[in-house]
Amino acid sequence: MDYLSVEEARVRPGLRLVLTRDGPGPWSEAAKGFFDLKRLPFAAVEQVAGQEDPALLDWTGQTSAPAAALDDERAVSQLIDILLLAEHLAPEPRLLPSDPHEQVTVLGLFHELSGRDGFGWSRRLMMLEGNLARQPEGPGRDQTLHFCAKYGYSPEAARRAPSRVIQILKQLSARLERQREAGRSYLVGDSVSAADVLWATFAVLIDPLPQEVCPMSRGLRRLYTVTDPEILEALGPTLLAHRDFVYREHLRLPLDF
Ligand SMILES: N[C@@H](CCC(=O)N[C@@H](CS)C(=O)NCC(=O)O)C(=O)O
Repeated sequence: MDYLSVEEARVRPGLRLVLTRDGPGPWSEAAKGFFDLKRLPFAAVEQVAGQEDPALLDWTGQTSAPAAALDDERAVSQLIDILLLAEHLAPEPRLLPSDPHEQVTVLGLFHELSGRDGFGWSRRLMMLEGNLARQPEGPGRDQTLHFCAKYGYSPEAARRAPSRVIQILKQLSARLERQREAGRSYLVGDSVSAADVLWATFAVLIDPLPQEVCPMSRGLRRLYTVTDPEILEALGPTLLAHRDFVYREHLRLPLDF
């Protein structure tokens, strides 16, 4: 993927998407997925993980990825706001179902997967905890401490994280099972929704797609891959099969970042 710098992107018209470079960051991959699924072209803007870019702060009011900006409108950086922007620009295919009950379900799963104390958040706390336990003093540990401060780490929060991950996986898996029994292929309703895009992209934090379609450094792959048997049991085979189905039918492979 070609990236603009923040300075270049800021003065351009059109849709610009700030994305984490050089890895399948799930929040960034989900945002790309929304726009790709709707066939909305965007210019990619570089965010380097761990860099507190003052130009990005000045433009978007924060320093994480993703963020989205349309023309000279105020940039948005919460994933839900990025989804709403995509829905606004291209209402079809809908990623938020029109049925109100289904819509509430998608929004709940959206938060469970990507929000504070959700699946991605909790997996990140687990990774930070692992890094803290094994990294010696030095730049790597400094980076970890930076992320700990930025993303809500405390020993208690890290201790709670695996049970949140298991709870969310069990919930998703049971839902998918019920949907299958009703002859449906998606997490909610009978078509692809933001919940499916989120699950497919956030599953990287347990079991990244193979290297051929998701080229990652060995260190990042090891960090993302879960070996805890309780979490793997909660994951089961159905959720990964669903991740593969969503990528095959609706998202872009190989991943490009
Ligand atoms: N603002 C996003 C969360 C984005 C987020 O957590 N981004 C992380 C992904 S690990 C990030 O950019 N980390 C790298 C950094 O902060 O430099 C949301 O709440 O929807």
